[in-house]
Amino acid sequence: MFSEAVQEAMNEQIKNEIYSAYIYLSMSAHFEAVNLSGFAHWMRLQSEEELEHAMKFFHYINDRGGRVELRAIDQPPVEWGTPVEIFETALAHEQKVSAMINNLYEIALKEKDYPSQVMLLWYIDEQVEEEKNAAEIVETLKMFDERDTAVLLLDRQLAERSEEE
Ligand code: OFO
Repeated sequence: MFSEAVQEAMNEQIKNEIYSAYIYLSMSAHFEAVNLSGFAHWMRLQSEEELEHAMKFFHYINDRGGRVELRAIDQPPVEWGTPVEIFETALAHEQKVSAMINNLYEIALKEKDYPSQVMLLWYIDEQVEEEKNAAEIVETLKMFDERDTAVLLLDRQLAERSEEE
């Protein structure tokens, strides 16, 4: 049986995943505004991935005969700071999301909702990846000061030029 408490927590998590998508899309807009198109691209893909995370819960709730409830999404910040600050924020955000997923798993355990426990294992795995990706970028960015970072970025951008350009 699909636990009511798990359904409630999953509906909340749909909102949280869409808020993650919103945050990363806002970070992408910031990077576009400062002409860092590679970072903007990465953040846009990350935003799309978050929507997929939300939809996985959406389908699962429906598959279990539950009722999806869409909730209000907060407005994300508009200004984000330097690249390293942004990826530090992303890492801290993913650590928070990992705690949310772990909490959801705890509820499924308490409720003896075994299918939900199995389903949530995918998210537990995914959060390891999410934290690792953000942490690696933070570490790389920290190896350079802001000026070096700019040169490195321009270097990568210029390396992508194709013959026709
Ligand atoms: Fe959905 O993993 Fe990031 O937030």
